[in-house]
Amino acid sequence: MTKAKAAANKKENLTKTSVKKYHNYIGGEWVKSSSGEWFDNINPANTNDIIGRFPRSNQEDVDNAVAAAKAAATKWRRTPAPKRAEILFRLAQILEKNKENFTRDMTREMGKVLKEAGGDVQEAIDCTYYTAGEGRRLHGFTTPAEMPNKFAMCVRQPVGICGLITPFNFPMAIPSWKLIPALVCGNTVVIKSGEDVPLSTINLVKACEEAGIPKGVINVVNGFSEPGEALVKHKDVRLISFTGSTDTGRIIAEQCARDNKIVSLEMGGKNAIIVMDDADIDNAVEGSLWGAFGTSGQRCTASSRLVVHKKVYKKFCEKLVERTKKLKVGDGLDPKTEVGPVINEQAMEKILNYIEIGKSEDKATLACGGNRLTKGEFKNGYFIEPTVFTNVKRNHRIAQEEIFGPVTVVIQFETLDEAIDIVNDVKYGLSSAIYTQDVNKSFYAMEELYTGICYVNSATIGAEVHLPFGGTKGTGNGHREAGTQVLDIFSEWKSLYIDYSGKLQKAQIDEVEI
Ligand code: UN1
Repeated sequence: MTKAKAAANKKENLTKTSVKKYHNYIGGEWVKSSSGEWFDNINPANTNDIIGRFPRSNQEDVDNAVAAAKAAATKWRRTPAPKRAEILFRLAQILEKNKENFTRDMTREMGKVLKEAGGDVQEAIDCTYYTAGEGRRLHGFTTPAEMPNKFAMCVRQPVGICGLITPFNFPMAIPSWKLIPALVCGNTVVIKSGEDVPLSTINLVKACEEAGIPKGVINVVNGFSEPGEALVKHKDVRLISFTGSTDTGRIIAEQCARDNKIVSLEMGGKNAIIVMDDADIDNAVEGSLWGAFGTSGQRCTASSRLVVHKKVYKKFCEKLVERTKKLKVGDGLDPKTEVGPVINEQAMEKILNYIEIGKSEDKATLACGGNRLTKGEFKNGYFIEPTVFTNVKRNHRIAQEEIFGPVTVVIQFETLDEAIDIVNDVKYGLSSAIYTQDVNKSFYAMEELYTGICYVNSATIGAEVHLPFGGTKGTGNGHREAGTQVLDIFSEWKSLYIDYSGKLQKAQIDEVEI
């Protein structure tokens, strides 16, 4: 070992020992993992920057967390929903107060630029205000009964203990999409946070603690697949809400089916923007740019296919490539940065591998980007140049598979029906978009595009919290998060029949005699 290297190691060890330790949150206490093990939360823009050390949790930690959630369940369920909501409104205010700090923490652990991280925290705030309002609604309905002097209605009841498994790409927004509706419906939860972004979940949960959410109602276990698996298999967990890869989602769904658990899945996407020949091209280029490269392409909603009319294809590609080359890649903490790093080494390797696949696909042209950045300010991070492939065919692997990185492909078409067919011809169905000035074409596309979300004259990203979020086919399993639709995940219906006739009635009557 060289002297310089030894000194560097020593320095690293010194920084390691002074790194802040964070804990699991179980039954209202901040506790270590019973494994006694830890893992480092590393800044993907600079791997020398260790943000904190987090417990590497195991089955026993999950058992403890579920037991705490169980112990707190009855009291929380019996707390009137408007009272639960009052605490959640307080939570929204606390999140607002801490927005700047939470934003910086998020950029540091996840890499996305400050503006986007701020948007992520804001999405959690919006979700909290919006969903807390449900505490005074949680509507059921009344309906006539078949018998005289009988009343019929239905109400929502909590499902019980919910296991929430969250991803890295929206470190505060996605946990809030699951947590807030679960709580307003009267459930208690155990969160298994994304292992690359544990601090944002801790920040969210500390805010919940400050808002006065009772002990045991929310529990957090940090770590990798072991706690996730234990949560999915735990017999006292009634529901799993998962956002992540389609492969993991399928395994979770299979396990949940075996145990009769409710399961809600939000998984991959291969979203497309159609650009018609009558579109405002500058607007379409700008939308495509941010749809493709915002969050370094690490959104389920990313615009990873651009399906462009033959007549404007050349012009569109030229403008897109010109704009892409000018994007400023760098550390998200620098306000001038437009595209940050990708989340970790494994993700980077996967993306670079897809770039190689793209290069080897028949006639596909690497129009710009395609490399890892390794020099100067990039040397300690996971940076990939924003990459555009042109002349891509609809069946190429880079046009079919989710890459989840700063890579987009341009495909040419001649008729709107062909474009719609291309967009629908993938295994996912999250988001789609069309740029056109023609109202007839836009309505036709809105009807024919088989996705959960569809945009006109705007990219495939930017869903708002009060509309249902989710997708068709391989993207999900029929549920929707956000909006009021999310209440259907976190509550079960109970139908109530009240006989006020005061008379003796045959219990099992089929024919009604008046
Ligand atoms: C995701 O990538 O999983 O619509 C969520 C959007 C964001 C949410 C994306 N509001 O792009």
